[in-house]
Amino acid sequence: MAATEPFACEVEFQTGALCPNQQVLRRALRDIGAIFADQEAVQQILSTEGDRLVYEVYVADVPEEDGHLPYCTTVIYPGRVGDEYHMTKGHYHMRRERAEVYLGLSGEGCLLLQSEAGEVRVVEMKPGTAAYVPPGWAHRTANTGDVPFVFFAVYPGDAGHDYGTIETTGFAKILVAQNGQPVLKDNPRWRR
Ligand code: PAN
Ligand code: ZN
Repeated sequence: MAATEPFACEVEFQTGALCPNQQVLRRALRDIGAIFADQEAVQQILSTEGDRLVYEVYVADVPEEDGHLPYCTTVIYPGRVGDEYHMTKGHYHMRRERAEVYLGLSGEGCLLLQSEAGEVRVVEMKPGTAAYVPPGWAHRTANTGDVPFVFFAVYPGDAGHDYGTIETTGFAKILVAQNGQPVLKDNPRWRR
């Protein structure tokens, strides 16, 4: 069912599941391992524990077209790769002038944002936090807690997703655990 008719679905705050659900994107370490700073840790996990699910995205059936407001939930499972928290790939919107809103549903995490000039900001998120991603900022989220971090996102249908830029450059900063607390550090692999 495409959203040309009014509709509703239920959002399960603890799991992030949409009901009825249309599409789930699963991101496992084997596929997205390159985003983490500590590549030895990635290889170590894959060879000793095997693959693991890092995050999933439940996508509502709304067209990615001008005028629509696609929405989805993301659930990032708790865990680290080396000292770095589980996180999403991160992207700019293809149309840089398109913004986005996130709403924390359960668990806790951080929204990491980066402008094209290389400025980085961190927004802490917990249930009830409505975070704003302004136009022009790349965005990624990390789970800094011990339970799944779940949030809702809604964005303009013509925003588009540019993953390639972040795949090439990475983020200037990484979020790592130090004495159990999230700390922002320079990314040794950042390429401007
Ligand atoms: C979010 C993200 C979602 C997964 O819905 O797409 O959290 O992150 P990646 O897309 O970086 O894998 C969003 O920002 N949409 O525009
Ligand atoms: Zn986005």
